[in-house]
Amino acid sequence: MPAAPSRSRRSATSDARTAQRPPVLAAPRPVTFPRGFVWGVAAAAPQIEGAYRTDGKGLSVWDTFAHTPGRVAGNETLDVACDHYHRFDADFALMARLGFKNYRLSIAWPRIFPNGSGTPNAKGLDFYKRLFASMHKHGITPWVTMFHWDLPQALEDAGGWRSRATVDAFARYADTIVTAFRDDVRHWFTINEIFCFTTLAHAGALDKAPGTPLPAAELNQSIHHALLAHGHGVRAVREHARRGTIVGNAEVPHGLVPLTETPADIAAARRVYQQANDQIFAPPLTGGYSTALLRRLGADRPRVARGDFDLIALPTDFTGINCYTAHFVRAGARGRPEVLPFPEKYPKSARTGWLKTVPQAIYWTTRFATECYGARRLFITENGYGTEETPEANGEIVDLHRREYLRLHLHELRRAIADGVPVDGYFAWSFMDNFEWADGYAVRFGLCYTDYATQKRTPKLSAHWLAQVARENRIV
Ligand code: PNW
Repeated sequence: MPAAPSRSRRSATSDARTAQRPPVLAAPRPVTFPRGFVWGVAAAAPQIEGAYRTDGKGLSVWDTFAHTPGRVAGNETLDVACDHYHRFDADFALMARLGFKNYRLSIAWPRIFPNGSGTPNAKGLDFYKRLFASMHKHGITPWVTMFHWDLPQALEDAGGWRSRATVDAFARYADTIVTAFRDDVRHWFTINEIFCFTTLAHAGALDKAPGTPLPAAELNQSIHHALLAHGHGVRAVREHARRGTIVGNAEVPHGLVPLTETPADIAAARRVYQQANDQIFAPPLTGGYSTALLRRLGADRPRVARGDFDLIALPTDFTGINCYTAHFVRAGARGRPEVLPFPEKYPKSARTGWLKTVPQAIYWTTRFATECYGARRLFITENGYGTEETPEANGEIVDLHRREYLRLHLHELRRAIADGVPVDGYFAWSFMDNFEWADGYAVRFGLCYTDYATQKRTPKLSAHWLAQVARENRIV
């Protein structure tokens, strides 16, 4: 049927007008973070300090590991690293220039107790006093990890985390540093990633120090001791720190995300998350080992002394989550959770194969921590991307891969906060390229590029970008 001529003429005219004048759209809505959100960058003593025997420092298990041929790529060591020990003031000046006001660092246990116990090393304590003074001068707040994997070798020789004596040594170490730095440090992390220096160090690839295989029972006992050490870290802060000082851990829960955000897949992912995290991440929050875990461990379950869980579950002020990657889960037949293997072509970091880009990991890991274990206040204590990189001819480092990784994670983090997940801050890993454990110096996680020949630091594109995000408290 022919349309009325007048009408068709009118609509032709209005089409032409639309084509000439595009509709006026609103400006992009800013993706802002809550007021007071903490933005920071992170690193750890053994990965940046170098000076591995300076001022009386004892050897750590990582010094020994790196000096054992074949353990670290290219047989690289922590001997010099970023020489932060001698360059911290310039490093903090750069951090301040960029606008980062919070820095997560760790104290090297073997600087304070070179042999693991005995009298504290005054020169080690003095080094951190000077370091905190420099941070203070540059307006940067320290967030300090007590232990980031560099166990004094002497303690390893006496049984390491397998031995309960290491827990006692840690308790004295924690008492010592919290007391010594009570005027300098108001934010503490007890222990970084128990999973990495127990499970990854004693089973499977053995690519973390000390890198010795252990029977399951001894591994489970080591994990239990590390949890106790966390408890002592909390206790030490409650006993010796100034009022208002806060303390929590920094753990890397296994990330599980639903393949689709449907009730069935979400329930499946939650079930796997709960089982995967019930030995290390859950106990400080739940105050015990689940019956399912104890059944699974059977005869290899750890020996638990009376009162252990009073210590392990001492209330913290927050839970720190290191977030890098995750696996996808879907509800299979009869709702049974199915963890999907990653296909060869799935986006991942070029060298660090374990780091698959799954930005929604940050949403689901924080959300499940709250839903499953009741975590009331969270910080992202690490999030970052590592790969090989070389500067452009003009010296610039255009790390769009890292910028995109961070940007996508921040959108997911913002979504979590909007949905009520209580995340109060975010620390990017890492301030500058550094010793990436068994990958040596080839894998770079830095926002700043480290030229190891000259020790020059150059902020990459991602550093400038994240600094602007931090300054404006929104994703730019
Ligand atoms: C963390 N994983 O380690 C550490 O805390 C940092 O010292 C390290 O440099 C950084 O992440 C990058 O590797 C992890 O297998 C090691 O999922 C392994 C895993 C996660 C974190």
